[in-house]
Amino acid sequence: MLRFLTAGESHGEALLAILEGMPSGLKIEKDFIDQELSRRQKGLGRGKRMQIEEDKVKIISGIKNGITIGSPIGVLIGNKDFSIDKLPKVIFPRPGHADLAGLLKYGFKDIRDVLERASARETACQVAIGALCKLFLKEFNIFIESKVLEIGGENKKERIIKKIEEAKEKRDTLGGIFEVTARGVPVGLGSYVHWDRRLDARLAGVIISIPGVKAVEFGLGFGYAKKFGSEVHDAIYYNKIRGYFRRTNNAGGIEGGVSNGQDIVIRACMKPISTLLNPLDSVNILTKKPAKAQIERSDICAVESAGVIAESKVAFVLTDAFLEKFSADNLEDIKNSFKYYLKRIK
Ligand code: EPS
Repeated sequence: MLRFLTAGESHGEALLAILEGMPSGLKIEKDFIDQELSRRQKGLGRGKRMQIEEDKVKIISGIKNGITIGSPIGVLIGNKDFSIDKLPKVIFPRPGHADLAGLLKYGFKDIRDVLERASARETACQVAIGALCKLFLKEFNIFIESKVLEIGGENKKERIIKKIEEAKEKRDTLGGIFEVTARGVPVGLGSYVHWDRRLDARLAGVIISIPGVKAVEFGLGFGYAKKFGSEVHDAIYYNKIRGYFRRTNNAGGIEGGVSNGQDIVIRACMKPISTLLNPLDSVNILTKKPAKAQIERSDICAVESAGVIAESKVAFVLTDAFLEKFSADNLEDIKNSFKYYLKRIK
């Protein structure tokens, strides 16, 4: 079983993650992890914090001379903005954020106690873990990428940039749709035998856990609703060179909760960032009188970054599912098991 925990507040000393279950014998490239962290920080519509931080990972355990030894991998990402104890109290909850629900749930008197952990800053850890998983998947020629499909209803880059400029001028924010594709995934990851082993259920769970993501679909997704069955199911063909193959991929690479060997295609919608510089109506939590929501430094749009985070989450789930199918503690053993499987299903 592959599992991980993260810790850290947005303006705390550092973010910390521990990944357990990675097999021994995998070469870890720190530079690749840092590149992935940098991809998360960039992207259209990112704000001031990203100019302050230069996220870099420090690997504190689990590797020797750059190779995994099977023990938990500990990663640290320092925060340049380590100001948590000096930051002012927050008493005006922001609609759309975890502020109010978190405050009431945990019995706080200061919304900062919620937002420090609810902040999407934590996703830096997710990307570091995802990068480790991508290095594992690369050994099996599995690659994951993402792209922005739409921001604020626009789908052409120049129009998207304009729209983000418009949002900036209006002191507003934007959301959008991104797509993640995993290529080279073998048939047979996940299972139909039980609900929590279905690969699509596991992937949907991690995608929806990304802050701000409100909807997720696979392949044709909501598009299935308008069609006849005969129009949408991916017919099956066979020839000696390709083996079984399809001419369409409406299923988005998963049938019955099992990967079918086609690209896994996931789309998700991220809502506009909930910190508005032109704040919405809210309530002062001390006086219960009407007020405007808190203004905090924030991004205008983080859809492109959410795509990078989603890649990382997909990488984690696919690595976990891969290790379930080709279970072993050592990379060479896994490779042998994979080779045997590919021969069997040919
Ligand atoms: C983020 C760090 C945060 C925000 C953003 C994402 O930094 P700060 O709060 O200091 O500006 O830029 O967080 C949110 C959008 C949020 O809702 O909390 C990051 O590292 O991604």
